[in-house]
Amino acid sequence: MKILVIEDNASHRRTLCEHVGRLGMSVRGADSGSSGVELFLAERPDVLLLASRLAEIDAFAVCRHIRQVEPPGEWTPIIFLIAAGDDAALQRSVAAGGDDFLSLPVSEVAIDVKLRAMQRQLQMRQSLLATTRKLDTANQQLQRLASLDSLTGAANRRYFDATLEREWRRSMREGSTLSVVMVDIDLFKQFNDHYGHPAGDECIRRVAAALAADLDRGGDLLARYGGEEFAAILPGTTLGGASIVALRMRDAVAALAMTHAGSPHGKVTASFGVACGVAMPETAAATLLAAADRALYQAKADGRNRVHV
Ligand code: GH3
Ligand code: MG
Ligand code: MG
Ligand code: MG
Repeated sequence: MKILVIEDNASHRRTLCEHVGRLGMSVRGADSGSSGVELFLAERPDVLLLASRLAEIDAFAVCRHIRQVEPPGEWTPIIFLIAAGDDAALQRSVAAGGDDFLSLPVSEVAIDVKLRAMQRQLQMRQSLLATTRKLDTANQQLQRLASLDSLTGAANRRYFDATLEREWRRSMREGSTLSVVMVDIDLFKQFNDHYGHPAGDECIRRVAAALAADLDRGGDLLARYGGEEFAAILPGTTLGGASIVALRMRDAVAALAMTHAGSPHGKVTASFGVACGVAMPETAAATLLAAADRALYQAKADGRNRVHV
């Protein structure tokens, strides 16, 4: 442990430092409140021993000052050195942010006991902090997992809905365009019936990867919206821009060339509905989604493997 002693009486300071040194702890002495605060900030001691009577400055003000400049979340125990019977100083010490006290004159044993008790508290605090950090990390990982679809690794519906609401509000604030692309794998029921559910799952996975590869901009989001349906959010993208993205996605799915005996193309294809809007007061993000869904329905009606805007 590193101990800082602030005591302007030279002989008291020397005695205290010798005591602490003999306990095998490293110790620095400061001969005034101001040099003590400087040393405190430079050396970051584990424990501060602070004389309650300093000639040059009010020791309680020193204590309050240290509590103010201490980085948030950090804690250095401050033990006041108080003349025996000085109850007023005792009360002021705790009010100023002091943690404990030693009565003067102080024995080596008393210092030893006090510092070791403080060391135990510091160790307890360290292990609690370590546990809290682990929990924070675990919590972040859980939050990430809770926003992902486990089959495809794309965002899940819940995360999609939250993101759409957020982007809708941004569009309202900034007057920016917001595009949504809805995707649905064509004739997928037949694919499942013909090749089996596990092959269907693998198909969904590969389609998701192909779709995600076509969303290269940082702000874009691809989500698995339902069984074999996906939805993409393209912030700040015009209808023309979103249509180009959708066409690229359609080509990417077809380029997977996954055999689909029940498809007129002989391979897995998907249909796309595109919608774009600028959020206005008294409108809901759901209207944009509904428009993309209607466009998707039209793409299906027009013969599938296509983009409808
Ligand atoms: P359309 O071209 O009109 O979209 O035809 P479709 O057969 O794809 O449409 P429909 O919605 O009738 O069928 C979707 C099928 O997708 C139903 C179900 O068997 C399958 N499906 C949904 N979720 C999953 C999944 O997680 N895994 C697998 N393997 N199949 C799924
Ligand atoms: Mg569907
Ligand atoms: Mg369908
Ligand atoms: Mg389908």
